[in-house]
Amino acid sequence: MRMSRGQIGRRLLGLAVVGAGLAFGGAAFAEVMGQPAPWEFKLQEAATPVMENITWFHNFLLWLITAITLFVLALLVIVVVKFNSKANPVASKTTHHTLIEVAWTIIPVLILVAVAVPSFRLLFLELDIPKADLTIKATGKQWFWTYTYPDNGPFEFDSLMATDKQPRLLAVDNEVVVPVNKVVRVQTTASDVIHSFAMPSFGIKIDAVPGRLNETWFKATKTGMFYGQCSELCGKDHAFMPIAIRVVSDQEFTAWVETAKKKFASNPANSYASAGTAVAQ
Ligand SMILES: [Cu+2]
Repeated sequence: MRMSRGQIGRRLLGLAVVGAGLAFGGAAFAEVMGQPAPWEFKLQEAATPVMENITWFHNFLLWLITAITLFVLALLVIVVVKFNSKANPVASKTTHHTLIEVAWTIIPVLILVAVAVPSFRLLFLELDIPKADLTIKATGKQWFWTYTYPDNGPFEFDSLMATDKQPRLLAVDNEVVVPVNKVVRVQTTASDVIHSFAMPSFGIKIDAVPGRLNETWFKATKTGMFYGQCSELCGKDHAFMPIAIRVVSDQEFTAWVETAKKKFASNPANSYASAGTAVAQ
């Protein structure tokens, strides 16, 4: 069916509106870091070297599979057009072509090597935890997180979703606070069922398993608020136990530790002894 000029014009206009919407959306929400944005269709902006690496690898693979898919599509189109029974009534009896056979073996191997090298480099970056400047321990509970700072003092606090704060479903009452440009070791465990500690802009996602201590790390290179969510189905309020990390300067962090020691030490609900009862309720 042929389209009239008017139809073509309207289609183009429609495309332009969608394009402008996407561009505007990207520009309008680009400044919101550390949380998902409306109409977002790519990874959240990276705030750690690991996430920068993940983003690079993701883009690299996207271009690679696009090229491979287009190449295969082109081959299929050639076959359909040139070798259908009308265009090519007498089929060729060719069975072997050494050069092509060598090529279609060697080239995929090279492509796999090109994927494997950055893939393993990224895996080692994620799993080989550098010397940590501080440790935070996150304990998943139905349905909130409890945090301790083993290097910074004997305080423990619960972090529950705050319904009166923005961003909706991501804000919490007590945020995790960490210093910028410092290697933070994250230890995760759980006290009831399996949870998962995930922070998209840091490139981390690690299960929190009862009776086990898992470890990962991040080095946030930007200050600000960052949000993540429990990423393992853990019960009815799985969607309502967000993770909020505030990345601050060294001085602000030291000051926060002092405040936290006082604030949380005086709160019996947050002491080690009553942590078990809080869960049972
Ligand atoms: Cu959970």
